Amino acid sequence: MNEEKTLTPVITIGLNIKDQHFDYSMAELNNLAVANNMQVVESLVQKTDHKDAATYFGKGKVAELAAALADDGVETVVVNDELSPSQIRNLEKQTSSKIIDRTGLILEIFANRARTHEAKLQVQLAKLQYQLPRLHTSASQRLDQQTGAGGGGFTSRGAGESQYELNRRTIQDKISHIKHELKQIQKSDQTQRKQRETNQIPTIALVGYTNAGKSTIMNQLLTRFGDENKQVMVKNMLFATLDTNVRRLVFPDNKKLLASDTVGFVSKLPHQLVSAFRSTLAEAANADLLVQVVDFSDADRQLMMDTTEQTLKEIGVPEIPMITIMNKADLTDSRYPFREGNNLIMSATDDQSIDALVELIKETVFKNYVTQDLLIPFKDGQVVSELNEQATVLNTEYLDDGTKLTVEMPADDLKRFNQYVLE
Ligand SMILES: Nc1nc2c(ncn2[C@@H]2O[C@H](COP(=O)(O)OP(=O)(O)OP(=O)(O)O)[C@@H](O)[C@H]2O)c(=O)[nH]1
Ligand SMILES: [Mg+2]
Repeated sequence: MNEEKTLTPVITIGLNIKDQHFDYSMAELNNLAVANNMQVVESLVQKTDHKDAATYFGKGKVAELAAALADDGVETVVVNDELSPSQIRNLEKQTSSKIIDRTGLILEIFANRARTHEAKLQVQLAKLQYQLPRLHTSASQRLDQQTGAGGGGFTSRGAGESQYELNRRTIQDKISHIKHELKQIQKSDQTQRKQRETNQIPTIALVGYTNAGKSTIMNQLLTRFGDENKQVMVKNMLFATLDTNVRRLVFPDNKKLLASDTVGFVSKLPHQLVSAFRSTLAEAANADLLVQVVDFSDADRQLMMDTTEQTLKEIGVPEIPMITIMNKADLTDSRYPFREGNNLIMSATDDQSIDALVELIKETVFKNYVTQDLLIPFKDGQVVSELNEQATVLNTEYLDDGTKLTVEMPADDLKRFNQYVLE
């Protein structure tokens, strides 16, 4: 990307209360800031055993922050945790800067990335829910601008109780309006999903940490087994994908799959976003197989896997079989493709890896498939076409009393064709 961007200089700051993963979460915060067009000028840390109720950081650290801001000529601070509204206000007052907490930062990134109507509504809903308890008499107008909630409606005519009440009600109205609109959209999603379920095509969902390579893998599968014109967006940035994209794959043996590519996760994903994106992620909850994609070249991959599993639980994804893909092996010294049970070390850039991945997926998804000879009398010709369409037909023979098909399909589906079974 060559486009010129004005970067906002920021200081990041975190509180380390005996957190063994603190360095990782600080490094991630800095990456999130970069993803939001910020330039991290300085990063401060306070090691302590408690949070300050009023300012989150202790007095000394707040003074140090104020001095650093003045020295660096920086006016924005990004904090590594979600703060209470009053902590944000107090810190802003004492440091004369704009304070953005981790939740606010992630919400901003999502807002900048959302493309489809549904994603935009979901982000807006999350933002409003974040904003509501943070509304504060005179600060309400400013906070609205700061978190960039869409749509106008707020006037800056004085502060005061009535303005506060008005703002509060406006936000609540917007929330219920968006919820209603999302429900409508989601109803049609559900209908589509039902439709697919009745079509009996198994579904896999690519899940995992942001930037792990989910969309890249999806595109490789599409190039080989799907409609190449329906590629999804791949970018080397956090949260490139915010919408669930479902694509159809057909393998050479006529076995079909629906693959969905979903939004990536990050540690401490704001609960407002998780709940707003629940329906987008419902695609994962309804899958027959989860394909967890991990960036194998990242030293913190275990933490990323833990986060993914936690987030899936939070969304309410039930116990769905999962395979784990250690992607980006080309950036490591590891041999690939290399399979170990239900895990695969691979690289999305390598054809043999994609073959191994498809093999692993097929073994898992189609494991209930059985092979059976059927004899279909000529008068039931439509059954032959139906089977050619839906099943894997391994062999076709025309006999005197009908068409003999050797088919491969789920044992459950085969029951419908019991009358044609050749013993
Ligand atoms: N070297 C290498 N790079 C890869 C591989 N797979 C993906 N990438 C790169 O990693 C970056 C992120 O890939 P995406 O496919 O967009 O990642 P994602 O998991 O969809 O990310 P989100 O949509 O943000 O959740 C891109 O720059 C890809 O080109 C791989 O196997 N090897
Ligand atoms: Mg993606």
